Amino acid sequence: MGNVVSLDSIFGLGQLAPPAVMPAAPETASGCSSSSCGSSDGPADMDPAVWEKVKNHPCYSEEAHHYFARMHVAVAPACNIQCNYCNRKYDCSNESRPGVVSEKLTPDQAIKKILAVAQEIPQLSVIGIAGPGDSLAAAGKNTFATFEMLQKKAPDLKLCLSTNGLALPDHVDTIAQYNIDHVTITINMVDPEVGAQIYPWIFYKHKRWTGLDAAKILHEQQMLGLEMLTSRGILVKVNSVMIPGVNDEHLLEVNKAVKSRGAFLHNIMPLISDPAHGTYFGLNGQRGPTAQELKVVQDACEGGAKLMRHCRQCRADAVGLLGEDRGEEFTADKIEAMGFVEYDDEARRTYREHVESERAGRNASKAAAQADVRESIGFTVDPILIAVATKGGERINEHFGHAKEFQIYEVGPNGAKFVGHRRVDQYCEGGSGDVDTLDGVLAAINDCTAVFVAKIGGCPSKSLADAGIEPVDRFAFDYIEESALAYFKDYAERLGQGVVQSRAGQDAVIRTGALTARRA
Ligand code: CLF
Ligand code: SF4
Repeated sequence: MGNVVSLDSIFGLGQLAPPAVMPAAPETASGCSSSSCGSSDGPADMDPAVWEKVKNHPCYSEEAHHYFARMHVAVAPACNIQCNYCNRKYDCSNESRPGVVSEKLTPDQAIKKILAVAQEIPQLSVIGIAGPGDSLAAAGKNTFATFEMLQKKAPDLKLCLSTNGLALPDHVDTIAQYNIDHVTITINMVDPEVGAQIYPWIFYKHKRWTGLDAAKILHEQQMLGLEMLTSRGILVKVNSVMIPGVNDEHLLEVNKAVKSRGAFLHNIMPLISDPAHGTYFGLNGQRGPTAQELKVVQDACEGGAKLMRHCRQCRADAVGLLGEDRGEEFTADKIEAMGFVEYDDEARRTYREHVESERAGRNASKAAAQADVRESIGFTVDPILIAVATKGGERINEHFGHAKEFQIYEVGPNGAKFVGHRRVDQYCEGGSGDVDTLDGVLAAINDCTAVFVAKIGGCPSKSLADAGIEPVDRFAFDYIEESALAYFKDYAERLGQGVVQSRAGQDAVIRTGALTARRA
């Protein structure tokens, strides 16, 4: 474990500026090149051409989200439908947290901002347009103007857009023309009866439609747009907002329907409902799902369209790795003050080469760790959940008190896999911990057996242990999955000896406000 140079150590993930001179690519334990190890070919069950499109996209590849950053530019203010979880004062909730307002940009301002961010963040690989309204309303004018310029100015960056799908069939040819390889459609239903509970109206062909008629048109447009995109080889991710009592059970049908039409990924996101956001659902007491309810629906969809579980419900002007928000470093006035920014892809190219090398070593060490667990404990111990404090690079490299989110891994005899994240308020501010905040952290990870951290103090360690969650710092700066497997092997032995008991599953609280509160 830990036999290749960490990207964290190279770039200091989360820091502003990369070093001026990049070190040489690290050697792997096996000494093989990335191409001979197969890491650049991707998973065995994926077409290499598809892997090439997703391997650096933080949303389309769970693995990539530990290494690569996305940036949204908020150039699309208009919308053509009304969702009951949306308040028009704020950004589109289909790909951002409700209650958040982004700084709107013109296409020219967006290009300048993208070039500036790309100079500072070598992890940047994707530019997305996800609002603040619908990217294809108003004929997608600003969206396509931005992508047309971007394609010429920064050809190494992938283009990505998100839409509610109503206007999608009209724009599929333009999407293909601009080489937009990744499109997200928010599809919350495939039955207009369900849709009528989510969408009070749509605006289509110069007319406002309501009730079942509106839901039927939206459904037909979404299915047609999805089929048109996938038939052209464009990768489609489907977002669904899980609304308990409205579409929770129905999402299995949605999963089947989008899989049969070629969707690449299905991202089931929790409804975020708060009366303070002024949405129809928020004001009428519609609640969002708990962590366990969300996981139950996601697990039930396994075997259908491949699931995305690492979505952070970003802002329409989000910048950085998915778990972080660096937008404050790149506000319009700061970008304006920068003057002319040149396109330079050298740091990004070097960074991508390092990631390729890292991946080659990672695949070998993950396989070895999994084989070790299988051989030593067989298949009799139930999987457990582990919370991890990390700031990227697939490593346990964050202090407990500095974590703004914990990544959740399910680990068992079949391996370790990322199953979600829990956003929390930072426990330690200005050198001391806050008791109320600690209670929030405990509520967020109370279904976990252990929490992996780079470092932790005595007080929070004791509170965690009292709550039945084992604080673990012995894997500090090691890889997450290998550490989780090593921990599970040890846990299974202790379980067999009666030293520890398996935890009764609790229902963790999904926290959504911590990052939003700071910038909204
Ligand atoms: Fe942005 Fe969306 Fe493209 Fe990603 S976000 S437009 S696909 S580049 Fe990603 Fe953010 Fe979730 Fe969206 S984590 S909200 S899924
Ligand atoms: Fe709001 Fe987005 Fe729905 Fe439009 S598509 S109503 S902006 S959530």
